[in-house]
This record gives sequence, C-alpha cells and structure tokens, in this order.
Amino acid sequence: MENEEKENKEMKIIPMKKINVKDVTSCDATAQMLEKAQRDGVETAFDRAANMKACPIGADSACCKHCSMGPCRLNPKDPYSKVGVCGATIDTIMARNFARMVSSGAAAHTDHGMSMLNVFREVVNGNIKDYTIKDIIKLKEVATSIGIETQGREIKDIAMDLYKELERTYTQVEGEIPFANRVPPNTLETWRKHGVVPRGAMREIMELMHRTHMGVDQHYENITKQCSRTALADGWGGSMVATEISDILYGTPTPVRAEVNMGCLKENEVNIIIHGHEPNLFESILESVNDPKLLKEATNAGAKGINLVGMCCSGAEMLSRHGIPHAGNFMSTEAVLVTGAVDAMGVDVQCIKQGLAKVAQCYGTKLFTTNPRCHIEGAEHAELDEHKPRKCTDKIVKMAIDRFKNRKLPVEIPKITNMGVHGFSHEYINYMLGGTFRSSYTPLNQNIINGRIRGVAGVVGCTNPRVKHDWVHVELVKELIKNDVLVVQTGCSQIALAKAGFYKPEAAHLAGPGLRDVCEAVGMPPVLGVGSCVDNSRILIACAEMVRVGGLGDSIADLPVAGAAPEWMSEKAISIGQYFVASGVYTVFGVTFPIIEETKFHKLLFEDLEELGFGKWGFTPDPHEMAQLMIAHIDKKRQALGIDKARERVLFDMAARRELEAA
Ligand code: XCC
Repeated sequence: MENEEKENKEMKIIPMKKINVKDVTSCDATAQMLEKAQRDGVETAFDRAANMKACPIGADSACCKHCSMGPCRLNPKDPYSKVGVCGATIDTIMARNFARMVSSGAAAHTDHGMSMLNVFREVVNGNIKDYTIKDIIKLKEVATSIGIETQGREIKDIAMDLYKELERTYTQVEGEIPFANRVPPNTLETWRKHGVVPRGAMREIMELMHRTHMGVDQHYENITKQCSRTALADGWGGSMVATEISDILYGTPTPVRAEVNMGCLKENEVNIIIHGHEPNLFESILESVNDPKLLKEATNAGAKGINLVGMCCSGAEMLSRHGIPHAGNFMSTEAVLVTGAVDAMGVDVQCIKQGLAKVAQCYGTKLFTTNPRCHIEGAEHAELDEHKPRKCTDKIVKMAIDRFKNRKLPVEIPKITNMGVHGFSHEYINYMLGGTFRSSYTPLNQNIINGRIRGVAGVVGCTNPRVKHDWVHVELVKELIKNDVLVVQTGCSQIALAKAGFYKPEAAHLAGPGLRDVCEAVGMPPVLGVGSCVDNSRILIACAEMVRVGGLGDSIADLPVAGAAPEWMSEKAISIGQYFVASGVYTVFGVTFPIIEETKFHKLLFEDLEELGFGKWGFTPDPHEMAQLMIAHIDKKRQALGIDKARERVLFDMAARRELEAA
C-alpha cells in the first residue's frame, strides 16, 4: 500500500480523456457496464485505447527492431526513400514483421493443439482418469481420414495409433503433415508447386523465426512462402488437431439452444466465469459446479446455486458443445467484472488482458490463472494439472463461494440475454443439409449452383477497441445475409452476432429471399456458429468437402466463398488470415492492416498470390464496403464457374413465386 502511494506520487498522473460509451460499443450490456465503470472510477481497455494513440509507424509496419543497429524507422509516406542500417528495404521489413505475427499466432494455436494431444495421450494410456474418450464415432472417422485401420480393432489401439500419427503435426522434421490428405488434390498440388506444404509446426515456426532474424531471408517473396507454410501448419495442423481431439474427448457439437450476454449472470447465485481457450479447464469445472458437496456449500452460503458462464473462445467452445451460457466476447471481459456479480474468473491462455487483474481487484472478484504459460501479477495462480484437474477447479469454486458470502459492493447485472442456436459442427452441417440417410454437402452445393445461396462467408475473429465494438461484425453480416450469402462464424464474432439476435432461426427473415427459403426449409439460422478460433479448421474442412462433392470447381480457390475478420486484433488472427489465403480464400480484414499500400509486398499479398493459385488479402475498415468486396469476389467465382446465369434465373423465379403467394 505504502509502495503504491509512493509510486502514485512519483508518477505524473495524466487525466484520462472521458469516452462516450455509445460511441465505443454497440453492445448495450457492455455500454451499461462502461457507464458504471465511469461512475466507479474504474478504467478499461476502452479508456486506454482512447487515451493512447496507436504508433503510426508501427501501425504501418515501417519499423524494424530485430537487431541493435536499430531500431530503424522508415517513412511510411515515402517508403522507398530509406532503408534500415543493414540495408533492409521496406518490403523486407514489412514481410519480416508480418511473418513474426504469423509465427506467434501459429505458435499459440499449435501449442494449444499440442496440449490437447498430450491430454489425449494420457487419457489413452490410462494416466488421466478425469477425462475419457466421449466420441468414439469421431475417433474412428478421424483415424480413417488419415489412413489408420479401424475395422475390428480395440479403441485403445486405434487411439494410440491416432496419437502417434497426429504427433507428427507438431514434431515432424520432413514430409507432409497428416491432415494434408484432407486437402483437395488440386489445392495440395498448388502448395506442392510452391513448396508450402507444411512439415511439423515446430519446424515451420522455427524456420520462420530463423529466416526473419537479422541478415537471413531478405526477399519478401521467399519470406511470404514460409509465412504460408507456417500458417498452413496452424490451420490444417495445430488448430485442426485441437478441434478434432477436443471433439473426441468432449463430444462433437450438435445444435443446442443457449443464452448469451451479461444477463446470464444471476444475482442470487455464485457466478463463475471461465475465459481463455483450452477446454480442459472448463470441462473440469463443469464437474466441480455439479458436485453435490460444493453445491451444498453454495446453498449454505445463501446462494441459490452455482452459475457457470463462459467468455471469449473457451466460452464459444462450451456454448457450442454443451450450451453453457456465454457472457460476452473479448472487449466485454473487463466490463463483465464491473457488474460486481462475478465471484471468480478462471483464465488459461490467450486474449487475457492484464487489465483484468486491476478491475477484479476493484470489485473483489477472485481472478485465477490456471496455466503454467500464463501468470498475471496480482492474480492468484491455481495450476490445472490434467491428471488431477479437480484440485484446481474445486479450489476456484470454493473461493467463489467464499466471495459470494462476503459480497460487499452492490451488484448491477444488465438485464439482457439473447437466446440462439449454436453448435454447427461440420459433421452436423452435413447431416442437417443432407438428412440422416444421405448426409452430405450435396444440397449445399446444389443450392449454391441454383443460386438460392449466393456463396458462403466465414466471418470470424476478435473485437478491438480501435473500432466500435461488435458494430463492424453485425453490419457486415447483416449485409451478407441480405445478399443471400450464408455466414459461418467462430470466436468473438459469433458472440457479437448472437448478442444481436442473429442466432435465432427466426432471424431467417433478415436474409435475402434465396437464403431465407433454405433456412426456413431446414430450420436453421442464416448464421452458423461453429465454435472457437481453433474451430476455424471446421470451416477449412467444410470448404474441402464442398470441393469433394463437386460442381463448384476443383480447388478451394474456385469456390464462391470469402472470409473476414472485421475487428481483428491478435496475431492469431493474422495466422488464420494467412492460412485461409494460402488455402485459396479471399480474406478481408478490418480495423487496420500492418502493411503500407503501393509497395511490392502489399501487391504480393493483395494481388499476386491469387495469380499463383492461392487466395488473396483484402482490407477495409468499413463493413458495407467489406460486404461489397466479398460479394463481388463471390460473384467473380460464380461467373468463372458458369453459375452466374443460374442465379439470375432463380431470383426471377423466386420473385415470381412470392408474387403468386401474395396474390
Ligand atoms: Fe481472442 Fe479467441 Fe480474437 Fe476473441 S476471437 S479476441 S483471438 S478470443 Ni478467437
């Protein structure tokens, strides 16, 4: 305390510029909590963003700090006027910086995937007893997909073979990763031609870090190749393994009705939030909160029960898999603590703001870090050992009960909840569109060919205080579905749309006439949530399946599809963007793009990659323009496939039919 006072005296306190909450978020619950935070004198990332101008040179990626001859700053307005001390050009500098973002993002996903695989191995070996193999059908399907014999074999033997095979995703020094054989042959051919088929993720990330060291790879085109290879090791490797193993251990999602938004918190219950990315913590605390002994402790403390709620990607995964309520996305994690209703928050890895510790302290919320990779000053560390996970999760529950008993401050919970349907795994989409006996993507492809569905867009990624929270996501998706583009989503974007009510099947009326017809016939919303960020791999599998079924070209690059991360902020998003681009998808980012326009590196990413058979990048911060870019690309692909005429005819037919119905 004394130290803190001393520090405050020594620090020159600059008064913070006050934000207008309605300008920074379109989420009413978050806005209500930001107003309360202002009244309570509590600061959040929204305040810090408004008071900290982003570094303009860094934003354009015009600086290099990879050696101590620098840091070197080039001029973003005149990028070819200078080079770094070593002679590095603007293209080398931007490509290196971009590559290191891909490396870090891919490392985050692949390290997560490898942790899942470790747990799987220990479950199969019998060393972990708290988790089991829940989805044997999926286990066999995944094994078969990479050539493991399953007929007449023991589950344990299949699982062990699967473990050994998938370990190569991370550790393999030479050769293609196992899931390369899920890639459509023509797409794989393009990768082989350009030398970007990933080996193991560790090898790719190591090589990319090496190549971006001072004095190594100094050709932006060659650096970009390794960017693609590393990003593909994430999408078709580390992330895909994380998704598949999570499904095998905890169950493959099927549609489930669930609530989102801060109204999920309950004033008279012990509220516990889990935030982060790995499902192990959440699965285990789900057991803890249902333990009769702990429930008794909670009721003895005067609570009506224990209310477990998710946030960010951990939350998105549990929402999809078990229908666990979800309180909000990345930019609401501090705001939710302002309710005063959160008794404990458990976090593991990724997207955990350090600012949470201060806000938690202000409201007396117990904040627990649980993963050895992520400690936070001011938070208590209760490490999750998957061999004895309940030790950690029971502790969090007990501490939450204790905090409930001793709640001192008034509680204010925004009375907003939004019901919707979540959990559209790739397997379920197959079944939903095709039915039990002919489950396949054929109906989806047919509806695209006949023009009812114009194309498919993946809208994913973070929220970011540099733009109006949730607003860009919602405006973009509105525009896409109105134009008959079916939207699939993951992560914080999925939660933004769920809060805006787009996950109700009745939201079909917001879609254009063709998409609306399909949604109404199948009973699905026009926006399908498939889970967390690693679950973007489900979108890759869906794309591969669309190619395999036929009628929409020979490679992913031929499909009338596009991707977007309109409010991205993390390096993981850049890795995801690059693996979609390298897989053949046009991918548009919002907020800002860390590259200077009208440079050679920019031209490579935004134009030339497409000519080489990949997808390409796009950028605009404006959601309506973003939708137009994506739709124009989808239409370009439809035209190339010769199905643009079909769409015009169908639209006419649909309009005529509606007129008839109205008459
Ligand atoms: Fe993080 Fe995954 Fe981005 Fe959300 S979307 S802010 S990465 S939690 Ni994944």
